[in-house]
Amino acid sequence: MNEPVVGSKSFAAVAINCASKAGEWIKTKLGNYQRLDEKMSPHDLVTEVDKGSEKLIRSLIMMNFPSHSFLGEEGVEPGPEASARALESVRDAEYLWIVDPVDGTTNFVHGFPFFVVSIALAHKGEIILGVVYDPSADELFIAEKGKGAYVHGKRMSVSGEETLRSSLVATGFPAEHRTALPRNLEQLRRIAPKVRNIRSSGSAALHLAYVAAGRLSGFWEIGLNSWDIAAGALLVQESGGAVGDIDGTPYHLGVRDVAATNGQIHGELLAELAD
Ligand code: 2AM
Ligand code: CA
Repeated sequence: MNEPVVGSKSFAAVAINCASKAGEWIKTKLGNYQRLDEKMSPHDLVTEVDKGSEKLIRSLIMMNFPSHSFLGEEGVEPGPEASARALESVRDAEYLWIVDPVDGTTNFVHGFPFFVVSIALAHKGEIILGVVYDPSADELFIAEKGKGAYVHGKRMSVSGEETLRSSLVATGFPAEHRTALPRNLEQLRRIAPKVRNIRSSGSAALHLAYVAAGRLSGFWEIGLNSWDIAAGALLVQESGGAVGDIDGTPYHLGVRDVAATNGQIHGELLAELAD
């Protein structure tokens, strides 16, 4: 990996700085935002806090690394087609920052303290750095490719459950209610009787961080975008877990239907999710 020139900050230092600054700012806006807009439906929300957080992160990154590319949720029109086009236009960039300025916006709007800032850096299409910051709990999760994953400076590893029967798993209920929600409900109907229990807390990035930290045995969600998954996917990999498409394809930037586990229950979970 080409580290930046002497005198400039490391990629990780910039990502941590962006995530903590944006996270602290978001927290001050909890219950205090001015404007709530619906994107495609009443289940798909955006506030001026999402936009402000992205602007802050983008300007800090661009100041440090002006030649890098940037993909952020708020710079892209809503809907899966626009997301796919936006990713296509930058995915060959040498360095690409992939940012969700607030993951868990619905939680943020309702004051439910489970939302994060998610920042990933891809080098030629491969994620090399992932930071997820939860300002409510003041927990910063970070992974660098080949160097492990850490929370509060402590090395993380995935949990040890060997079967779904002893597993705590999470899912996310999709914002798209025509095809994705019925599909997810059918998956839930099949999985729920097989596992110890299910959680659905509303932030894909934080659910992935929890899989990495061993707090969840697994997580799946369909219809996501690259910025919801990129940082969390590296956290899971660097904690010894498995992550990819629910069809079994290993993780890549275009994955929308994600499954992440401790590795040991991966096959069993995918088998239950198969349509
Ligand atoms: P967000 O808060 O950044 O929008 C919750 O189930 C997860 O789904 C969250 O990570 C949330 O991210 C994401 N999400 C919400 N609406 C979405 C949409 N319309 N398309 C894709 N992902 C969405
Ligand atoms: Ca978001």
